[in-house]
Amino acid sequence: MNEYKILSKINNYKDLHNLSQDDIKQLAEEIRSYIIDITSKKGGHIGPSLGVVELTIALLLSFDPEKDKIVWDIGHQAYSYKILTDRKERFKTLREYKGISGFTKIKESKYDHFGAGHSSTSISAALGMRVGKDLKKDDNYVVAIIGDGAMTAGQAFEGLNNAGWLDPSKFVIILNDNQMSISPNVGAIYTYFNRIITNKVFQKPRRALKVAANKLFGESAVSVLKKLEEYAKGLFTPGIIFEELGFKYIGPIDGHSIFSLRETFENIKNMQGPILIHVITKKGKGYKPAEENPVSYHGMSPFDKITGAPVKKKTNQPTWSKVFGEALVELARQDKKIVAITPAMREGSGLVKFSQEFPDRFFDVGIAEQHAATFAGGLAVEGLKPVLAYYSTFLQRGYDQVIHDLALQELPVVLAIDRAGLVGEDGPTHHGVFDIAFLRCIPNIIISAPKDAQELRDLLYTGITSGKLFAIRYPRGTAYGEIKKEFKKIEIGSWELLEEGRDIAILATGKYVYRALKVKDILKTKGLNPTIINARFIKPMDTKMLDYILKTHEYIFTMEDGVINGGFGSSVIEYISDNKYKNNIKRFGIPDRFIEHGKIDILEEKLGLTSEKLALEIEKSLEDRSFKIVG
Ligand SMILES: Cc1ncc(C[n+]2csc(CCOP(=O)(O)OP(=O)(O)O)c2C)c(N)n1
Repeated sequence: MNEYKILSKINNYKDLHNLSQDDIKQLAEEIRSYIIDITSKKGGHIGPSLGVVELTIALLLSFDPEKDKIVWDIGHQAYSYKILTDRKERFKTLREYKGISGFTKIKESKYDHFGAGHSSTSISAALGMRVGKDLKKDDNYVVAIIGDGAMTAGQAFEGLNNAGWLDPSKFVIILNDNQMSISPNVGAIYTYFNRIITNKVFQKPRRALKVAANKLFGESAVSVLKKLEEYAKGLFTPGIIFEELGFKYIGPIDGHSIFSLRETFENIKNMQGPILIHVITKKGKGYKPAEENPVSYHGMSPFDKITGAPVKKKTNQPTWSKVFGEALVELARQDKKIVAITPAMREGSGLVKFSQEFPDRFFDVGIAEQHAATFAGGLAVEGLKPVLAYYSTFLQRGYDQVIHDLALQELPVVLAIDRAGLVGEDGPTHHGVFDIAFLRCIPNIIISAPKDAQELRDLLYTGITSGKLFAIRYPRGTAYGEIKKEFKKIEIGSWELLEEGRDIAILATGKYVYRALKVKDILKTKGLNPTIINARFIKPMDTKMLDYILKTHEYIFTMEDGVINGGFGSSVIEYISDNKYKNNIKRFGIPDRFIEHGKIDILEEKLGLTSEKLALEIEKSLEDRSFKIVG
């Protein structure tokens, strides 16, 4: 901390008031260096956080988070806020197991007024706080800070709609517009913001009209046109959409000028009704690699501070996302009906190559998971073959649409569910552990999970050609196994008997199949000989194989990277119970609590899900007979 002249002397935001303007400017630079230093070691959302350093300081100069409520949308940009509230030292533990979270988190600090991680919740949460305060006769401020990307989501508009109607005072929305979502932002709202910023709305037609009028009718026509133009300009007041919704729109203003921001924040304190301040910032501001490459620097793994290059060792083995993306491109070359959809996760979902090769068949719909599902349904009605890529955690947003608009309508859409299972440092808001449980109860859906890269390719091919609603879930990180060139259809509902042993059977799904094979190797050294099944279909199950296993094995263990409650193992228990078997069964997976953030290896170790711990637990349960007998 000593290398930071001003920051080292600051205990929290209250000290900001004792600093000169020059010191405050210097502090902004020091906070930047600190964020760069820590994220270079721990990884994290560096670009979004560097973009709001000045905005954060200005907010903390004008509002007091001990009285006022400050709600950061997503919370991934709140690093300076954490540093300036009560987490300057703890910031060094960013995203570490037991360290501070990469998002805002109510439990972490009294200054984090709402927890987040998923997008576009800030307006709704802040409005709830405002109304709550009104009912309590508390007239402190509520401020929500939301990005232009997050503003593309339906929930943001639901919040605006409700706020415009309720018309609360002391309710401020700051639109932090850096023209980027993770990728460059998309959609009509983005175009609208862009028009406001560049203020070029009438430039082109105006110039063309002027030239034409001058040619045809001379100068007098030009002056009539000028009048018309002024009238037309009135129709395009910047921010008119927000004005029409009942907000006072202010902006666009420079989000890197601390003192003009503060002035604006002070000025609005005299105004009534809800206010929206449109602030323009630069993602990655002040760190050249991040400014030049905002997409990569949206969220980074640890990197070299000087060069900006990631420090991760390169492996030749592709990630699951890459295997998916490349397989989809190969299949799309053969079948023109294949279209790909992403709700704002083009890079993470492995769809960059697809978007470049098939721009007309690629749709980034913005942060709009609900719309994405129904939109895919519409495409399916027209006979196209939509492949809709979700992160497991964000699919939660599209749940009703999957039930109501896809499954009930029996529409053939492939759900490519990436980041299934634990995801590591992003923590509980991002672990993709619920999808098996929440999809399994829906009729008309097939749920699959590949054990390795080739099986992912084959399941994708099977799904696209199945004519059904077909989900494929696969984890974060590097995929296992070799890739063959050709695609092969897999019989829907078929499991794979990988190893035939006796007495005990391990039924594993997805990433846990290879782990089960490791468990088997360990157990073999202890004289046990388990049967290993690749349960690549979670729904429907291979009941023929399951009957055989249940008749020939007394002890059944299930393994999955999802919640135990209602998960794959539960479906095996249901089958055992429904069919009056008497087997002993134990389920391994995610217990009934939210799992903290931290490296996946650490989390799995703590949860007893490493091969060694699983083998030990199996041995132990065989010894002490701590089994559940179902029947
Ligand atoms: C519901 C949901 N979908 C997707 C994401 C992934 N995501 C995290 S940040 C982000 C972009 C947000 O853009 P913006 O709001 O403009 O903030 P910026 O990062 O540009 O500051 C996305 C899509 C998410 N957090 N939540």
